[in-house]
Amino acid sequence: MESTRKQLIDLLEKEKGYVSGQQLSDSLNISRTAVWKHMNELKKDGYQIEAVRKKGYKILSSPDKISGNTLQWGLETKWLGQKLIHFDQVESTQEIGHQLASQGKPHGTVVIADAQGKGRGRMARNWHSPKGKGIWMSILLRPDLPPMRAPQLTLLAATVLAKMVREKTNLHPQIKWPNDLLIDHKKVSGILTEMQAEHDQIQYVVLGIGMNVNQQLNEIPQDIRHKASSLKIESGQEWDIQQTIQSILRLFENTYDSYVEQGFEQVKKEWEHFGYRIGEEVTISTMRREWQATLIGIEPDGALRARDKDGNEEKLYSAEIHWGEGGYHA
Ligand code: BTX
Repeated sequence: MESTRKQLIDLLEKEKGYVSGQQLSDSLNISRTAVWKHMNELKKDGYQIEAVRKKGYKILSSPDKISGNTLQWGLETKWLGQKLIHFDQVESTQEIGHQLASQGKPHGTVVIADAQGKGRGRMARNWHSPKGKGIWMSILLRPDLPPMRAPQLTLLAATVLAKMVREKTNLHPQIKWPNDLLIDHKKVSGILTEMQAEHDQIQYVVLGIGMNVNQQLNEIPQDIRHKASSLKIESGQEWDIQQTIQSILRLFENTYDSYVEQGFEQVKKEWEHFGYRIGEEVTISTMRREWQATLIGIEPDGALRARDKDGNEEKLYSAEIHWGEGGYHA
């Protein structure tokens, strides 16, 4: 059904003028009544379609509003988002992700909302998710992995977002350990990974991605304006949210598939390539001491590796890192 509708749109978009019902029914090998029914469904999804007797159909305008259907058309994935659920407004896509998981929905199910009332960050923090301005989505994964490897999925997701930005702009995205996507020191995106595990095996992961896309500066809450930004603010142009979601899902699937086949090494390399302040000196304070360290990279368990001035190396999990400002190198 969906792929027929996608083919229908492709046919109509290829033609500048009208395409007759007969032509469409011949090309798609469906009845003219079926063509008419599909047209009605397209209208429901926000397509403006003109039907003229003896001439046929013509698309006047495509929807600017996202729907589950429009998201799936043009989605070049094999498994990710093949089940995709879209809402105008939810409290949190994470919550829905967990519900879908307990209903047994498959690996790769995606939930997307235009707005979230109670978008959540890590440690019960709040994630600002204004309507139609960003990507607020959760991906349900059922990886065949032990729980200790779950942090790798967060790191993987961060590299996917960085790769997407690099693919579409000449900006320099960076990943601040463990999972903030920064552009020019400001947070454009955050990732929240929540897991259910049993007997050394992950049952499922709900991986939440929040990405600020089309906010202007005055649409970022004042209290975080100094440290948050959007793709639009950084690139100077409006983004097509639907295409951006599709690009993220395509890159996510590719990256995930090669991770499953080849292991963590490539993700580690990519993460370190984008890693904020990797190779630079920062101040670290733990309960025990405060010290200067050079950040070296990440570990397979998701820890950050740092070296002090005597050459001793340490793995950091939740140490307070004073990231400093202005240390950005293109
Ligand atoms: P985090 O704990 O790293 O970041 C939360 C902190 O970031 C907040 O305390 C605030 O300072 C700042 N912040 C809040 N909103 C924004 C924003 N829109 N842009 C930049 N900074 C902000 C990061 O948590 C994980 C966020 C995941 C969000 C996704 S959206 C889809 C899914 N559903 C859901 O409820 N959460 C995830």
